[in-house]
Amino acid sequence: QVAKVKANFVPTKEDYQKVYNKIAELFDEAGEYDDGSYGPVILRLAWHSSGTYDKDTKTGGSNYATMRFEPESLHGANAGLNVARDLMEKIKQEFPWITYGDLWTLGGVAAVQEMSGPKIPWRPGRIDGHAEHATPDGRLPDASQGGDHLRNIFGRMGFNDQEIVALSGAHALGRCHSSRSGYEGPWTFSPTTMTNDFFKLLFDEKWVWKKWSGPKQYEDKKTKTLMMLPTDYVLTQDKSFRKYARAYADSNELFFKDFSAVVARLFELGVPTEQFVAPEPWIMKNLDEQDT
Ligand code: CCH
Repeated sequence: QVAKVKANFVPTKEDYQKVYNKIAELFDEAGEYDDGSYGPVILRLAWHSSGTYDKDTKTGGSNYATMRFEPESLHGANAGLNVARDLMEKIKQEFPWITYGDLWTLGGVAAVQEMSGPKIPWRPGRIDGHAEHATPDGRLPDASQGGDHLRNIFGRMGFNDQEIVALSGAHALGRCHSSRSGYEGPWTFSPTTMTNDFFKLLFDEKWVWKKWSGPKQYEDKKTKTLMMLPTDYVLTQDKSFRKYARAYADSNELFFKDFSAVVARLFELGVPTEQFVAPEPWIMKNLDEQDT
């Protein structure tokens, strides 16, 4: 049953809060899926829909939600994100007035906040684009590469070394799936709780190459249950990256502050300022801050 959009309906912050709440409730409907939450895969959808931005051509980014279209939906980097897109489609049916770009990025905000992360300032204003806005393959990072690659890819989006490291801390959440990326396993022991554990583990554990026939990845020598991608490990090897990774390992507060700021920017990439409804981003309430 698709609800009809009422003519002249202008959604308010409260309307977006209702969408946030529905998304937040959906995370816990995961049952046996992964670690019992859809939060991580929905955060990944928000990131991959934003991280295609190219500052020179001003193309890509979260504005048009172009991952709905082929071939972008089929790009190797997006393998498995059909799961997240299908989940969000259910929310869209209930709130047909919201655009896909706003819906997906609000999903990312809800994922971070509901998994104990910092507040992510957010505001609506993205519009639905068309297949011709879809971005070329190769704009998202390749986990088998090193520091130069990270700087090229994130530099193209407009991010510096500190911001690259802060963003990478998202890998406190979720896991790799051999059926999707080829890589396997979680980065932390609590993949549905946002912490700076990703950075702590990078420094505290001894990381060795995993002996398997899959792509080259690290495993922790002690328990062999955690993993790091080559692009994660390089954050401890490159001098400039290491400085920030160390600071985030030492202070969860600093990590949360910087992560919040950089993710808020990430989710607004590619959205012309004049499209935003509110002059300043909003802070959406967590489920447990409301009397619902
Ligand atoms: Fe990531 N990420 N990511 N990542 N990522 C993967 C999973 C997640 C890279 C590669 C991978 C960010 C940056 C990078 C998440 C959030 C962010 C996977 C496994 C690979 C590979 C996919 C699979 O198999 O399902 C690389 C390379 C970079 C370079 O920096 C950034 C930035 C963010 C968000 C801000 C989240 C969350 C996941 C878990 C998804 C899940 O399904 O559990």
